[in-house]
Amino acid sequence: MMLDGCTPWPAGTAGRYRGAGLWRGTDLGSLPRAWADAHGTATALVAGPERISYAELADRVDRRAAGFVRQGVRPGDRIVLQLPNVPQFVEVAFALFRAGAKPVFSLTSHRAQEIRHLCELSGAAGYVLPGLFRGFDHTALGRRLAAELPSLRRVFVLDGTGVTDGDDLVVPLADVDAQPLPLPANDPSDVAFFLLSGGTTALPKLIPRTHDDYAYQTRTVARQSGLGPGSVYLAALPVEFNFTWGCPGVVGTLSSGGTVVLAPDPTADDCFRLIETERVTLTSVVPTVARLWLEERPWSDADLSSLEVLQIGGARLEPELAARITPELGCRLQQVFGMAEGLLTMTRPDDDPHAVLHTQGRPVSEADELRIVDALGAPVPPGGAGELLTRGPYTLRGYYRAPEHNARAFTEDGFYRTGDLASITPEGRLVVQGRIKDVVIRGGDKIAAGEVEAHLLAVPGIVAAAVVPVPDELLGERIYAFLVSRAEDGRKPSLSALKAALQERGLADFKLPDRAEYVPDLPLTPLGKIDKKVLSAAAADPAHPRDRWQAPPAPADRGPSPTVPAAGPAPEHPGPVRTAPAAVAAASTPTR
Ligand code: J2J
Repeated sequence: MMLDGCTPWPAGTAGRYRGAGLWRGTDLGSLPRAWADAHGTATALVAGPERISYAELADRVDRRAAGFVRQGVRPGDRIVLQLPNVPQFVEVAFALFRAGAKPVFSLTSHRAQEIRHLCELSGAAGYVLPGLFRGFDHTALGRRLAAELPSLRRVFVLDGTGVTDGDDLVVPLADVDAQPLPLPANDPSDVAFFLLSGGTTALPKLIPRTHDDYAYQTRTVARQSGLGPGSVYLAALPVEFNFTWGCPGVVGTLSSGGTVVLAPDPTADDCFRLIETERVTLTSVVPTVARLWLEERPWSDADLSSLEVLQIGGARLEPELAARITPELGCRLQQVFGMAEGLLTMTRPDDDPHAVLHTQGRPVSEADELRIVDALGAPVPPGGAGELLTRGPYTLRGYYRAPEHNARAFTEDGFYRTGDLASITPEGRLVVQGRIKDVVIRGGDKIAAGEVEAHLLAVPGIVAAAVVPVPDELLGERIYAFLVSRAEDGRKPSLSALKAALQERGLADFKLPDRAEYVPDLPLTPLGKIDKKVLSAAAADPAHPRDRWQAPPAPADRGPSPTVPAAGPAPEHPGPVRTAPAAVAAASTPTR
């Protein structure tokens, strides 16, 4: 039985996946003990000076699972899990699986807006948080939310910040520790945990992942990546990112008897040192991080010779950058196209060099079904570009508790509309061409334009807002906001005032606009929607006229776009509001 609010695969399809041996009835909660039985004294996790064997990891998971049960966590409870790259993330995730509870993976950069939404949407009974992390007091946020949300019964704090004696609401995570209990197994077809969608809507969606589907994904990717007991995987990006957690990532490496090394940050400094000292063989990064590593390489004397494969995915990889990986880092490049919703494609060791540099490879499962369709949903001729639709044994059939959104995001026959534009080569390799979804991909972080727009519209005086990506050499894209202001006093908040207002509203920092420009009005498409193509062209080209919006030159032959009529007298055009780009170091650390 699947948790309410989730969409199961149709019974016939599920039967086929089982019959073909793809879904094998694995309970993720049982894995640490099975791994310990197979690899007992081998090192499972390394974090700073700490080295944890498989046997120790399984013991900790058992003790923490019993601890959560003692703290009142019940099977089916949703628990928001917000921890950095520390062993406790892995222990807590598996302990919650063991206890039949369902972690909701959140980013450490999430603030009040995101966490409140995740707690409300999931009806979370608990919230596991870091305490004081990178200057932000998560415990205070947890306390506030628990006071507001009756379903939130417990807050667990990693570093003990803000914990007081005798408080049963806010407890130290260290206290989640008890004599192991016999606990019932999970139904493998049930939801094991929730990933966060990169999102296209004003409010982020939750992706239910089942025990069976995730076990299949990680096992398959680990096998295709040639992982074994000698493999050492560096978790350079945040562990809660699907790429880091299961592609093959943490779960795939542990399933293969290898060692997972947790990096506190994806910086070249930290990661090069760890690659050298731990003899890392595989790691995964977004293109922005790869670019920073390449820049640092000539200045570092670290020995990276153990590194066999660098997986790069999460955002478009420029061929120029792709071509530098092997000569400059001395390892093989593997391109990965993936999504928390499911589908993964990867280049393979035996692919020819052209395919590795210029394609995102083939789907990881024979049972993945891919379709490329035009704007009306009709298949495009072979090789043509269109929207990528997909379904398969590890791709969701519906977001959690989102029936209306699901009706749009899926076809009637269960294909997920990815919002990505792609083509497929005659050899069956995916080539990502762009996207039609309203998302900015900033250094690998996904930002739903609609979410930022909704917050900008709440700033006094702003009557229209449109957020578009603007190309950026380091981050790939930055967040550009076009704004129409009708403030009575004629004032237009500066970029820093806008950022402060959004932060005040509790929005995560990585979603704050990098640029803001006031315009008299916004261009509209013939159907009356805001014309983001025109705005993207304008964001990329300061010379693009703003007073009378014009369609971008190329294929447009439809004449100037109509504009949003100005309500009241058009304000004087103040010109773009800009600030210098944030310091490269700060701006370039992906937050997920
Ligand atoms: C262009 N765009 C890409 C690529 C993802 C492995 C790798 C990545 C993710 C991920 C993941 C891209 N080139 N190589 O979960 O397991 C964009 C697409 C896609 C969206 C999904 C994994 N790889 N993208 O990035 O859920 O637009 O997952 O739909 O965060 O990232 O984002 P997300």
